[in-house]
Amino acid sequence: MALKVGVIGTGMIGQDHIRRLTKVLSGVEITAVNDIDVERAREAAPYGAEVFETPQALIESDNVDAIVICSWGPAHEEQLLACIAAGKPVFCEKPMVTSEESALKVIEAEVAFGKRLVQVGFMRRFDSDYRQLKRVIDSGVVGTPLIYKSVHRNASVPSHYISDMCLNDTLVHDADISRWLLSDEIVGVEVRYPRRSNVGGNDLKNPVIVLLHMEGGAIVDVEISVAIQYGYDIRGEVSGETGVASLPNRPATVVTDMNGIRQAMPEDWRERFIEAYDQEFREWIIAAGQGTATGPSAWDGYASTLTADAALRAADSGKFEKIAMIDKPALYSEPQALAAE
Ligand code: NAD
Ligand code: ISE
Repeated sequence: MALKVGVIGTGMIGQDHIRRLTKVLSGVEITAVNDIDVERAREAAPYGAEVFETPQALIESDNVDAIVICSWGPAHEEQLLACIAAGKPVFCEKPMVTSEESALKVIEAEVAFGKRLVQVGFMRRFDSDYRQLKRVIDSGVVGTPLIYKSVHRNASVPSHYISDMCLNDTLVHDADISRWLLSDEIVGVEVRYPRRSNVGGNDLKNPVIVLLHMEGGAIVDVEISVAIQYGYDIRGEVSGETGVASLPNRPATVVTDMNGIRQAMPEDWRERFIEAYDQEFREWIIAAGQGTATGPSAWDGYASTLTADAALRAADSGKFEKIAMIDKPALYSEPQALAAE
């Protein structure tokens, strides 16, 4: 029987996830949608799906087994807590929430429920290139990881994107993937602003360099650039004691003509991570069908929120800003295997 899913937030990524849940993946049916912009929800609703006036009504509907949250970050806490109260599995786009206090409320509610229900939308963990890089690191072939370089370049960002979002919207992906690849926690953050790019408008403090200090001593060097114009360019390279391992350039057709030999760049996250999002939902559908969640957890959402908060403090202070985590609840202590294996 198909998993009956309700989608909250039918903007850019909400519409893309509706497309994959209706046109790409099987075992799932969208029965409900909601958006504070009701007209937008109506336009995005697939045939037969009910448009709900409020997220709460959608979450409580008997015709909804599981929920996908694609609303704005500040709305996530209330919607996640309502899903947990209803005992329904929920996929929530990043950032899970926007403050430490909110993250702790989500963790507390899930721990009290006693079973994982929350999966956070850190899709890089489902990308085949990142998975291969993790296998290489875990195999020990490059020795103990010492440095990880994470390059996160967006062609452009929407007009509502402000400087802080480099740290509390974009950086969360690099924070999460670094923790996952290195199997380690982030204990402190430094932020440096190089010469500002004049391209992209918005008066953005862009680019920005972030150093993530890992508990085991490795340092992650992150470049966030959000107006590079030429495409969506994501890179990752680990330097170990005895070798280096990198993500490949995305395989793409090589074009040779009078302008030279070149490979196309993905335009944006939708294109670069299309297979990763598909795989993320394939695995979520299976887990949600069993009444639970897989992959990035509320603990991972909490860790990335703390990193974003520390990065914002470091941007202001110009200093190293420490991160202190609560003890990890047993619910999140099981090893996170590659979900497909
Ligand atoms: P968007 O502005 O295009 O869409 C958000 C939608 O949510 C809008 O239609 C808005 O009306 C609706 N909304 C806002 N608050 C709501 C509420 N309280 N209840 C119901 N609907 C509400 O934004 P987007 O780019 O689609 O981003 C949505 C979320 O997805 C954000 O958290 C963003 O960070 C995340 N995102 C993740 C990725 C990724 O790569 N994983 C990529 C893009 C966006
Ligand atoms: C966006 O919200 C995403 O999550 C993208 O993956 C990221 O590259 C972009 O910078 C964010 O704004």
